[in-house]
Amino acid sequence: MRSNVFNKKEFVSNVKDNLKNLYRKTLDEANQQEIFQAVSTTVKDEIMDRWLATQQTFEKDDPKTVYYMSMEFLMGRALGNNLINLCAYKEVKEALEELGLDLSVIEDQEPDPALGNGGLGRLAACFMDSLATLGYAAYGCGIRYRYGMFKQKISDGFQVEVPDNWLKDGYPFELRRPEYCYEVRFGGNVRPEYGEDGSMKFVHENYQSVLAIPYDMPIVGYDNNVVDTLITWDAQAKEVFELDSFDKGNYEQAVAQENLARNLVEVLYPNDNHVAGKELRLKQQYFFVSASIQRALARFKKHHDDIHDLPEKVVFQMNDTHPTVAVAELMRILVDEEGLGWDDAWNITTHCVAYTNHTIMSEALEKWPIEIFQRLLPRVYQIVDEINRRFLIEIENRYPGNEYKKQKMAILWDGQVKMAHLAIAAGFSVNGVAKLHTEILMNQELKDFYDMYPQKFNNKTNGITQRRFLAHANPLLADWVTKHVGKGWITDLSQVAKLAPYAEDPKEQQEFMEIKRKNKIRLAKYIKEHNGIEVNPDSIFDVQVKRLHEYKRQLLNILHVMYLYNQLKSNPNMDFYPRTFIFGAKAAAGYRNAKLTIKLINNVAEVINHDPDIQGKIKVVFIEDYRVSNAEWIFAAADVSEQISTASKEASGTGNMKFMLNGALTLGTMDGANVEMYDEVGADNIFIFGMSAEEVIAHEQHKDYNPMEIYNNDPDIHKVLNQLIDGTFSANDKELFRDLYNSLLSNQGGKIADRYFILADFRSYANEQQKINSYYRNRKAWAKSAILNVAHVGKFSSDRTIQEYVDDIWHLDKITVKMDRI
Ligand code: 7GP
Repeated sequence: MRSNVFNKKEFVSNVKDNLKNLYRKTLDEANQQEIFQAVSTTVKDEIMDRWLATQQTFEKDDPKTVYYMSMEFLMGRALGNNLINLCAYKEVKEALEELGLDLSVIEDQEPDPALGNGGLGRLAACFMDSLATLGYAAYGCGIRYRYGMFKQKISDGFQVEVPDNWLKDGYPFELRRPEYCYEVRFGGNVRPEYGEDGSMKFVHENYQSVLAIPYDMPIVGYDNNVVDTLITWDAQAKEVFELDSFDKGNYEQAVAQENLARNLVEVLYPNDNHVAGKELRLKQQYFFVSASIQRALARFKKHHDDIHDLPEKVVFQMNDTHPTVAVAELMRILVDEEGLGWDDAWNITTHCVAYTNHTIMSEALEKWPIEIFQRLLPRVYQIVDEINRRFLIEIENRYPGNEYKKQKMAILWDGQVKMAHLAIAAGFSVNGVAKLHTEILMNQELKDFYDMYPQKFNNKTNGITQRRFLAHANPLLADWVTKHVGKGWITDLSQVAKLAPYAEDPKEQQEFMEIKRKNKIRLAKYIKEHNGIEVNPDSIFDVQVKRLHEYKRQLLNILHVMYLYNQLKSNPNMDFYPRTFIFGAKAAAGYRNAKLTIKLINNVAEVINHDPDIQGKIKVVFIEDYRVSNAEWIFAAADVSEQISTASKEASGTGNMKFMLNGALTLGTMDGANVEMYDEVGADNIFIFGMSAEEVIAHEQHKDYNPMEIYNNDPDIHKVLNQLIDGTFSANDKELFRDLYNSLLSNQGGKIADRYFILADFRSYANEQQKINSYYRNRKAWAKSAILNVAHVGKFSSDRTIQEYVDDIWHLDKITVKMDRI
C-alpha cells in the first residue's frame, strides 16, 4: 500500500496480527465483523503515517485552514472509500480473495456512519473528500451522535424507525483525543465586575458545564498523502472526567452534568429541510460550535501571538444557520477572554465567518425564542443583542426612517432570534448552492439583505465526489471510463468530456449498455434479497431516491404510476416498455403526509406487483432504509433519474448529479442544479417538464392556482385521485389515504390545496414519461444520451465546487505532503 506499491504479503500478515491482538483469534475462527475490524485496523495503520505527515506539514507550513462547521456529516462507510483513495482497493481485494475472503462482504460489515439527514449532510462529506484530495488544510467540525439517522424498517407498508446504534461494535476509523478537550457552559447568569482601575468585564456564573471530547476521523485525500480531519465532539461530565476533584459533595452536580452530557450527543434530529425548534437542539449547536472555535483558536495561537491575524489563517464556513451561534461565540471569546474592544472583535469575526444557505423552505428557517436563547446562553445572548442594536443603526443610516426595513431585517424581532439574519449580518460571504437558488435568494428571499450587501452574495453550485460515486460505486463503468480517457478523471472530472466522441460508436454503446445491465442485475439481486420482489433487469429502472418531502413530490411519481396502471388495465396492448419504479426515502418521524406517502407507495406496489393483468410490465419497489451504502448501487443501476421537485423549491439537489455521473437520463423540472445539468448536457439528453420557478412563484404571489379545476376537467387525474379514497389501494379502507387526497384538493389548517402544484404539472410529467417510453426503445439513441450524460458531468464534481470556495471565499494555501519514510 505504501506509495501505491502495495505489498500483499505484508497486508495479509498485518490482518492476521490484528485479529490475534484484537480477538485472540485466527482467521478461521474469526467472524466477518471481526475480520472487518482487523482489516480496517490494518488500513488505519497505513492512514496513520500519512495523517502524521499531514499534521507535520501543517506545523511546518502553517497554511490557512477552513473549519467546515456542520451539524451533519453523512459520511457513509469509510473502509472502501479509504482503500480507493489510498489506491489500494484492487490489491486489497485480491489479497483477501487469496484468503478466501470477499472484500464487499467485509465492507458490508461496516455500519454506515449516518451523522446526517440528506443533502446538506452528504454535501459536507463530499466537501471533506475534495478538500483532502485538492490538498487543503481543513477540519470538519460536527457532533458524534450516539445514534445517527434512524434505520428504516417497513412493516405492513408503514415506516418504522429503529435506533441506529452505529457504535455498538466500536468504530475503527476514529481516534479519541481526550487531550484536546474543552469546557462548554450553559445557563447561569452574567454579572458585571469592576476592576480597581475602573474597567469592567462580565462574569458568567452558576452555569452548568460539560466537557467536549473530540474524536478525530481521518479524511484521506486521493493518492496525495494528505489526510485531513473530521472532528466529531462527544460530551462528558466534567466532574466525572476530572476524577481528582470528584468528591461526595459534588455528587448531585456530577449526576446533573452526566445527564446533560448524555442528552447532548444522544441523537441526530431526523428532520430534513425542517426545524424542530427544540431547546436541546440549540444546546447541541452551541456545544459543538464552542468546542470547535476553542480548538481552532488554540491551534492558531500555537503559531501566532496577535489575534488580529486570525482572518489570515482561519475561516469558519457555516453549513446553513445551524452553527450560526459561532458568530456570537467568537465575539464572546475575543471580547471576554482575549480582552479586545467591540470594534476590533467585530472586525476579526466578520472576516472569519461565512454562511451557506441550503434551502428557501420557510419551515427550515431557524428562529429561536429569545426566552430559550437567553436562559441557555446568557452571555452569548447579550452579545447577539448588541450585534442587533448596532445592525439596526446601520440599517437606519442606510435607510433613514424606514421602520419596515428594520422589522424585516432585524436579528431580534417578535421575541425571536433570527439565525439567518445573524449569519448574513456577520458573514463576509453568503452563498446559495445552485445558480437558480442563489438568484432566488438575491431577488426574493433575501432581497433586503442583497440590496444592502450585494458584495457578500455569491453562488457555489454543489458538486459530488466522483471517487465514491463512480470509482467505488460503479467499478465497471469506472474502468470503462478509464479505458477511454485515462485515470485523470479521478481527480479532474472535466476529463470525462473526452468520452463524447464515443457516444456515437455502436460498439461503445453496446459496452456501455452491457455495464448498465450488469449493475441492474446487481441491484435486482439486492431487491430480491431485501424485498423479495423479482424485477426484470431488462425493464427501465426508473428511480427516485431522496428524503421524503412534499416539495420533492414522490406523490406525483406514485400518482403517475397509478395512472399508468389504469391505462394498462383498460388497454393491455398499449405501447408500453416494461418499467420498474424504484423508490427509496426516509420520512422525518413526525411528518404525517410523508409517512402516508410511503404507505401509499407500498400499497400501490402490493396491488400492481400482484396483478396478473399487467403481466409484470410495471413493478414498484420501495427499497427499505435508503442510505449512502445502498445508494451507491442504486445510482449505478438507474436508467431514469427522477428530479421532480416543484420548481424553485429544491435548492440544488446532489442526487441528480450522482445519477448523471452513472449515465442515467434525468427526468426533471427546471429546478436547482437541474437547470445547470440541462445547460451542460443539452436539451436532447434530458427530459424536462413542468412549470418554471418564475411561474410557480407568480402563482404563489397571486394565489390564483386552483387544483380543483384540473380535477374536474381531467378524467384521468380525477380517477387517480378518487382511487385514493375508494379503497383501490387500501383493501377497501377509504379513510387511509384521505389526508393525501385532501392535501391536493382542499385548503386545510393554513396549508393551501396542492401547494406543490402536483396536479398542475401532472400532464406535462406524464407526457415526458411517454417520451421516455418511446426513446428507450431506440437503444442506440438511449445509449448515446446516457454516454453524453457521463461526458458532460464534469462540472458537477465537488472538486470544482471546493476550488471555487477556495478561490472566492476561503483563499486557502495548497499543501504538499511528503512521505520521506515511504
Ligand atoms: C439541502 C437542499 O434541499 C438540497 O437541494 C441541496 O442539494 C442540499 O441541501 C445541499 O446543498 N438542504 C437540506 O438538506 C436541509 O436540510 C435545511 O436544508 C437547512
